[in-house]
Amino acid sequence: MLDIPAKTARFITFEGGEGVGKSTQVKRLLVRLNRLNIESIRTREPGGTPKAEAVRAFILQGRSESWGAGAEAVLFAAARLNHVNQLIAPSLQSGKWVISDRFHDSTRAYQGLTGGVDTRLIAGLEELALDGHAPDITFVLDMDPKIAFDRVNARELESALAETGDRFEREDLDWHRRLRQAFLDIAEHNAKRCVVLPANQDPDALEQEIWDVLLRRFPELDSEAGA
Ligand code: T5A
Repeated sequence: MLDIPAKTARFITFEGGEGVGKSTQVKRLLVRLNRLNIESIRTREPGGTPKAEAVRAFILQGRSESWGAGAEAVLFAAARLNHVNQLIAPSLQSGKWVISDRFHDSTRAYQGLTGGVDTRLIAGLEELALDGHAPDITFVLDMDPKIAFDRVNARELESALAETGDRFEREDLDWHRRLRQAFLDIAEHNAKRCVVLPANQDPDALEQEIWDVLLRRFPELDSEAGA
C-alpha cells in the first residue's frame, strides 16, 4: 500500500441509486475545491482508467448479464483494482483529492445485498481491490427511485438509451426500492464514514449541505477558504 500524505489528500465517494444526482454533485464539488486551489480529480466507477472503462462498457451493455451477479462482482472488482492502482492511489499519493462517482459500496449494494452474491466473496474482492484505500467520507444520496427514474428518463429521452436503459436501469421498481434500502443499510453499518442526504431537493441546496458536512469533517477546508 502507498503512503498517503496526512491531512492533504482526501478520498470522497458518492453513492446511491440510479439518477439520484451523484454526477451533478461530484462536478459541483470539484468546482468548489478548485476555487480553493485544492488540487482534485473527478472519477467514476465502473471506469476511471482506460482498462476499467472497457470493463464498464462490457457490463453496462449487458454482455455479462448471463454470467450471473457473482461473476459481475468479480468484473467490477477487476475494474476497481486497476482504478485504485493506476489512478486513485497515485493521485492521493501526490496530494490530489479524489472524488469518485460510485465506488465499493455500489458492489456491496448492487451485487451483494440486492444481487444476492455471498458476502464473503464481496468482502474478499473488496479487500483485494481497495488495498487499504477506503474512502474518507461517502455521501449516500437517497430518494424515492420512482422520482429518480423520471429524472433519468427526461435526460435520456433523446439518447441512444431512451428505449432500453443500461444493464441496471432495466430492473423493475421493486428491485430499485430494495437497492435503496441496501444503501441505507450500508450507511447505517458504516455510520462514521457514510452520510445520508435527501437527494430530492434543489441541487443548490444539496450542494451546500454536502459542503457544510465537509467543512465540519475536514476543518482544513475552512482555513483554505480563509487563505
Ligand atoms: N454498478 C456500479 C454496479 O452494479 N456495481 C458496482 O460496483 C458499480 C461501481 C453505473 C451502473 O453500474 C452499476 C450501478 C449503475 O447501474 P452509471 O451510468 O454510472 O452506471 O449510473 P448512475 O451512477 O446511476 O448514473 P446516473 O447518471 O444515471 O445518475 P446520477 O449520477 O446519480 O444522476 P445525475 O447527476 O446524472 O442526474 C440525473 C438527472 O437528474 C438531474 C440531472 O440534471 C440529470 O438530468 N438532476 C436533478 N434534477 C432535480 N433535482 C436535483 N437535485 C438534481 N440533480 C440532478
